[in-house]
Amino acid sequence: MHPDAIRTLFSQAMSAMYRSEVPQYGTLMDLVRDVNAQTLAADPALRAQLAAAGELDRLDGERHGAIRLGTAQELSLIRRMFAVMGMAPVGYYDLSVAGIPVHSTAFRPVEAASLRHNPFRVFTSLLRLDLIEDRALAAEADAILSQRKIVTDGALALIERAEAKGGLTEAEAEDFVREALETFRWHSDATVSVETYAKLVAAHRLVADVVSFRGPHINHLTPRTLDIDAVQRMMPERGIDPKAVIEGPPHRAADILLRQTSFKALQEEVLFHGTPGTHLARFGEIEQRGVALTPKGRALYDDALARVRAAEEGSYAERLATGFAALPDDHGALRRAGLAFYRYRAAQGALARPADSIKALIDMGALIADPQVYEDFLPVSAAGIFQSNLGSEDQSNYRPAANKDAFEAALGARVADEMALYAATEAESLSVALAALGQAHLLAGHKAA
Ligand code: OOG
Ligand code: NI
Repeated sequence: MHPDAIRTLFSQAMSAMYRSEVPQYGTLMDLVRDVNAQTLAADPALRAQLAAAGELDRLDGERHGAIRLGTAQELSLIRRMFAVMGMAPVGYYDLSVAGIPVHSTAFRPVEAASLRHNPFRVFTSLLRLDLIEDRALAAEADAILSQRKIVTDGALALIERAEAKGGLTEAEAEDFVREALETFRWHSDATVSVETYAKLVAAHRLVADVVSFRGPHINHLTPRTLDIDAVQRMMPERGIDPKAVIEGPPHRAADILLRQTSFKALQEEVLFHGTPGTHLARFGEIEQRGVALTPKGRALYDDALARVRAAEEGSYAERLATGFAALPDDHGALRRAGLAFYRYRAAQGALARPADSIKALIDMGALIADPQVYEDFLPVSAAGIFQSNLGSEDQSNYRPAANKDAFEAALGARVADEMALYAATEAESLSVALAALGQAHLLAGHKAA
């Protein structure tokens, strides 16, 4: 079975499991589906553009989930598990800058065809006990974590089989997905006492969430919406309590990067060695994705966001509008300024007259530049999501302590550079499209963003 098909089985199984574990997530899914249908019906041009770019079919599938792991061994095992489903680690996110003691990557498909098939990704964080001040507690947490086994024997055997044979049969894949699901299931019986749990919460809620349970429960799943403002507005009508603001850029004509919001984590009943208590863990999230920005565009985005966060005048919406004014808001301008990544294709039946520039080919309608969807995450937004579901009072100050080398050592692999992936897609698509139009000579002068 193709890894892409195994990933689809897995994401469907995860969605069904999470719907039954967290019914409010099902309500959110229904709302998103309604809003997407309304948005497409009201905007035929958007529908046509998504259809042409192969985006329409993947819209209803899940977009991402998130887990938090405790040890290096767990991270490398999970890497091997996700590899069976065609998901590789892309990007490094240091959350210590936001007072959260983890660093993270996203496991996701990398090839364009695989992303089109099903872009399911899992934002995966590794706890950093090295940042916890109370060294005795860190050692205790480490000892607790070393006792648990998050992957079943059955799953491990099938991972090894896939590695040895280069893949799984359909029957094996079904077993594999069933076994893999066990890793991400919720366990309401904690592995620690109430006293230990309280100490872990005092260090950081996130430490408690990782250390107190038998496995890395999936903590949210996130469908993609075409109108996040509408979903945010409508959540309360359906009995869902959203976080205060949408993370990321403001509403724009040309969507960039990623906008996200979530509903607040639920208080869940837990038994701590038989004693009843509660834990804040799981929530639902939605996202709206736009074009991937180049390093130059991303620097402008980071500056804009910093301005919004530093500003003191006006509402959040006003500060967003002012802060982002410097970033061009149409695809032509973004592309020509080298601020965003595109995927080129030759227009169907186009007869290109000899042209002296790529811009001329685009202007005559022979060459089309579709925005490349941003497939990754944003550390500042991720911090906002973490914070809103941990309880926002839970702010710690860590010295910024990115440590990509330690993360990759734990992972047992390098993480891919997301910018290089978008740039390669752009360059490759341009060279194929220009060759199809008989204009390959234009390639020489063009620098792909
Ligand atoms: C992950 C939060 C980050 C996102 O969408 O940015 C995330 C977590 O809470 O474990 O999922
Ligand atoms: Ni998320």
